Amino acid sequence: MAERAPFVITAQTALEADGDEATRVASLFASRIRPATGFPLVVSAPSLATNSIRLLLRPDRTDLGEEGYELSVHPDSVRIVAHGAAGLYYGAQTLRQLLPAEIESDIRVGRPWGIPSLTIRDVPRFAWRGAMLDVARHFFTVDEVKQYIDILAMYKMNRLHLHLADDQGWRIEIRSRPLLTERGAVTEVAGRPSGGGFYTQQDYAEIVRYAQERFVTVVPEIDMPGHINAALVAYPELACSRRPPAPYTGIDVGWSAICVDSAGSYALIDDVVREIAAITPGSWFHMGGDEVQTLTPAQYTGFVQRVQEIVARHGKTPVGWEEIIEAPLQPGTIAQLWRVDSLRHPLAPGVRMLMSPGRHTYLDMKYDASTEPGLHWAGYVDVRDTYDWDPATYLRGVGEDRIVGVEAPIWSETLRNISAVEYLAVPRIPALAEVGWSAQGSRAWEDFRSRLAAQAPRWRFLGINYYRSSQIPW
Ligand code: TNX
Repeated sequence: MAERAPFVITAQTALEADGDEATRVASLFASRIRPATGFPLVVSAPSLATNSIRLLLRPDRTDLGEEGYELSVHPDSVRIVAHGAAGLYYGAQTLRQLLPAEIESDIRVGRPWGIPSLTIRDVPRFAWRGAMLDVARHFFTVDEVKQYIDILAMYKMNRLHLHLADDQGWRIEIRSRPLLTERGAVTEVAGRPSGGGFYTQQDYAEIVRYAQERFVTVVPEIDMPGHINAALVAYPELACSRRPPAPYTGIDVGWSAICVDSAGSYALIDDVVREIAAITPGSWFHMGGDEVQTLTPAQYTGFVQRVQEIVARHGKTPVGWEEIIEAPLQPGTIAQLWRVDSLRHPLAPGVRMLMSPGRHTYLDMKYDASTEPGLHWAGYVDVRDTYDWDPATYLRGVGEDRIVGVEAPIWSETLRNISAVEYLAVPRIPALAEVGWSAQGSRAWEDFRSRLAAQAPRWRFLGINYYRSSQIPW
C-alpha cells in the first residue's frame, strides 16, 4: 500500500486556535518554528481552509485527561485535539519532533518541512514528571534556569523543583528577613567569597512565569532542619550551638541544624514559607528534611510535624525527602524517595511517593569513571540505568497507585555553569521523561536507544551540551 503523502509546512500555512489558551500555545509553537522556516505562520481563529495546523480544546475529550492529546497529520492539514491546554502544548512538542531536525535552527534553513501522515493518541502515565536543580551549592542565573526549563518542556516534563537553600547559600529574597540573602547568599561551593547570588522575588516570579507558559510547575524547596547553615550565618541566634556559624563552602552534609526547640525558628520558617507561598502558584512546598545527623529522632519528627502545619496553613501541600515518613504525615503529603530500596514502615494513609532513586535518576552521578563533573556515591548511572526500570516495582508495597511520578535531581556541588548541568542532564532527561510518560509495557530499551540517537542533531542546533554515551548508536 502506498504511503500517504506528508503534510508540508509552507509560507502559506496558517496556524489556527480557538480561545486564549490554545492561541497562546499556537503562538509559542509558531515562534519556535519561525526562525528556521522563515515563514510568517500567523495565528488566527479556526476556519475551514486547508494547509493549516489547528489546535483545538475539546471539553468532551475527558478521556485525554489534562495532559493528553491526539495528533493527526493529513496531507492537507494537521490537527491537535486536547482536553487541557497542557495537552495541546505536548501535542505541539510531538509535532516539533516529527519535523526535520533543522527546525531547531535559529537561522533560516532552505529545505522542505514535511511531517509524515499519522495519528497519535498520547496520555502520560504519571502526573509528576520532574527535575530538580540545586541552585544552592552553585548559583544559576534566571537565564540559565530558563535554558534548563526549555529542555524539560521539550520532553514534556512538568515540574521544576528548585533547591533554594542549603549550607552553602540562601538563594531567594525574603523581604521580612533581609539578612538571609544579605549574608547568606554571598557564598557557594569552592570559595568565591563573593560568588553565589540569589533571586529577587521578581526574578523568581519571572522563572515561575516562564515555566508556567511551558506547563512546568515550579516547586520551591527550603531544606530544613538540616542543610541550613546559610540561614544560620544570617541569624546565628537560631543555631543551638554556642559558636556562631561560619560561612561554608565545602561539600560535607548532615552537620548543620536549625534549633528545633526555639520559637524563633518557627517564626522564621513561617515568614519564609508565607512569602514563598505567596509568589508560587503551584500547589507544593518542599520542606527538605534529609540527612539530619545532629538531632534525636523525636526532635526530628516533632520538627517535621510543626513545619507541615506551617506549610498547610499557607495553602500548600508539603513535599519532603524520604526521611519525613518517620513523622506522622497528613494525607496528601508527598515523600521523595532517593536512597532506600525498602521501607522500614508502611506509608501513612494518603501519603504518596515521588520516585528519585539515586542509581537511576540522580543526574549528578557520573556516567562512568571517566566523566569529569559529578559524584558517584550512588554508582555510575549511564543512560540505560535511567531508562530501564519500573517505578511501580522498585519498592515492595509501593505500587503504581501510591506513586505520583518520577523526578531527576541534579545536585550542583561540582557544577559551576549550565553547560555542565546540560552535559549531565542530556540524554538522561529524555530517558527519564519517557519513564514518566509512557506505559511500562510500551517501553523497550533497544527501540529507545535508536530514537534517542535521532535527537542529537536537534541538541546540536539548540546548542545543548550533551554526553555521547557509548550505549547509544549516534
Ligand atoms: C545527597 S539527595 C543529598 C544532597 C547531596 C547529594 C549529592 C539528598 C536528599 N541529599 O545534599 O547534594 O546527595 O548527590
